[in-house]
Amino acid sequence: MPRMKAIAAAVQILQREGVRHAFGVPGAAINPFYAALRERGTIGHVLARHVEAAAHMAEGYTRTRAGNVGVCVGTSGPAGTDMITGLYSAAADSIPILCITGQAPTARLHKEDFQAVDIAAIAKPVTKLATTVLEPAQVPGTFQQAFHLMRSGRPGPVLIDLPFDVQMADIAFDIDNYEPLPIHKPAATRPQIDKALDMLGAAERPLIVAGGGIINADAADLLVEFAELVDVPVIPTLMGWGAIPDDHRLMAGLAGLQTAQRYGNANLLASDLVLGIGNRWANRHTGGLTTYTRGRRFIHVDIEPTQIGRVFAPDLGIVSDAKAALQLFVEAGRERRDAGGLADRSDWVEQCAERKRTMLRRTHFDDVPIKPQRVYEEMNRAFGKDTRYVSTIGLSQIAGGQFLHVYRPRHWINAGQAGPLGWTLPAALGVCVADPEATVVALSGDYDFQFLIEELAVGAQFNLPYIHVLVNNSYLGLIRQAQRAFDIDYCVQLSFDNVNSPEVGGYGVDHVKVAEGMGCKALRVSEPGEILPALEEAKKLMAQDRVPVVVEIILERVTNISMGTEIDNIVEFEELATRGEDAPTAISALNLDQMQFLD
Ligand SMILES: Cc1ncc(C[n+]2csc(CCOP(=O)(O)OP(=O)(O)O)c2C)c(N)n1
Ligand SMILES: [Mg+2]
Repeated sequence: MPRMKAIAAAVQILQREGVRHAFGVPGAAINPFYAALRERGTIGHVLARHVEAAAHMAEGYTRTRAGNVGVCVGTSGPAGTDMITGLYSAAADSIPILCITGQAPTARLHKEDFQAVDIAAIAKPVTKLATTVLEPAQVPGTFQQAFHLMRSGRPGPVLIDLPFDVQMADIAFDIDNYEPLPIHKPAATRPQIDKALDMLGAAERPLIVAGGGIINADAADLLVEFAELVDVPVIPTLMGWGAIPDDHRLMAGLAGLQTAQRYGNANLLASDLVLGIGNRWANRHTGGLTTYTRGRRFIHVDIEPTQIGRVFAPDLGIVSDAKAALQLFVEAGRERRDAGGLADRSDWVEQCAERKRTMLRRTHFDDVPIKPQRVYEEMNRAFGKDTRYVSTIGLSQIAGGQFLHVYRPRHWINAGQAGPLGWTLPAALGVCVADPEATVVALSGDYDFQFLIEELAVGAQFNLPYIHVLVNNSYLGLIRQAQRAFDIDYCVQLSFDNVNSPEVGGYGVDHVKVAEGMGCKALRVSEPGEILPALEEAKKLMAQDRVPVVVEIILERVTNISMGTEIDNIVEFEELATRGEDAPTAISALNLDQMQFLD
């Protein structure tokens, strides 16, 4: 058996498990790992400028391609604590990332050593496994178990904490003797699926709610095949957005309190049965449960047994990986079709499509300062179906969810449950590493953008070109809007007179100067007619200079975006679209004259 440092064995295992990229920040306690990484030379490394960002880069990397596991690396103490937000966000959205931290030597763990913190205890609630390895010979088995856990059942993150002496110790290890552990994924049985199809068949107005579990299982094609087979409309969740293309005739809209369309909610409210697959009835999707569940039956298919019944009791629960369930749904559905046993859904499908054509919000405003709705209209014009959007939270993300279009799985990359400000920029860099050929478009409010703004330099240093649409209202817009309920506008303003940049007109930070200072390109737009040319120019700059390009759009400071606390009571703040030209880039044109704008 060859002998090597335990950390060298760990690096070989990473490679064997398919890892080609890592994101991190070195420090004394993790230098053995960096030495092993350099010696092996098979895993690329992106040096983040904040350790939290390394974790979000790893998330973006995982979320881009089926099978990817993003790896983030940091030293002991504050590096680990910085990455906790990334672990939380990954755990919340069922995203596998592996976080590797250095640690003080084992003999000094209890001595309040420099940067020795019990990171495994801190990370426990937000990981599937968080462990400090105390025996060098356990390093290979711990990594083996980590990959097994991250990929089995409900996917999620793992933290492995490695004391300095454990990394450095010699162990016997032969990678040729290493085999990844089998992955465990529960699968529905045929009787369970038959029961679900009986219920679906008995319903008059059924819908499928397609969650992120379908994306994780790489089962979007099967979802569309099944929906077409039984002719049942689909409401994707925010995490499932892209599982069915927005322009598919069975795509019935997003439902929810914020990132939703009017027709999505209306379609959900009109249904009498919902088949949820790989979803978790998130509260910003359901709103009040009485409204959401009244008058309809529910089937819930999820890979994690304890998710069934967590939010409300379904009429039927099935524990299954989404792909395994959908394979059986398609198989059983075909048999029913061939036997003439499928209901004719054409009236119900047409009712849903009619709402999609008519229940639109207005996007076409010519106002200066620019109204945010107009930004998304221009983005729809500028960006094609293969664009990978990245966003996190705020009015910017909510309006993006209402007005943008997504056509493919993993093309709406969003930190859904945790919503940590600052996520967008580093996550977009992780997406660029995972898919260097993609057109990556990030969408941030000014505050989200400022949270981890230093990562722009990482994009410039490592030549990770993408377009960052920065909608600047000089406000913590979402919180400002929420404070209306308290009748305050308090601690939410980002405006100040910038002594170096009077041209930003009291909006505070000069993002163009910051971005340029970081080695990126940047454009600023103040009039609606300039948005599309700026986005086109950004594409050129991105291709030419191979660095991130920021397109800052100066918005009207106060614009409220549609939202509410119940899906039947969403507050609209603007007049609705009544003519085709009010919503020219909506998926279904309000009138035929607008067909020219559809892709
Ligand atoms: C780490 C963190 N702190 C606080 C919040 C709460 N929060 C959500 S949105 C928001 C303001 C976002 O402002 P901006 O990014 O400018 O977007 P806008 O709503 O103005 O479009 C805040 C503070 C959060 N999501 N994450
Ligand atoms: Mg803002």
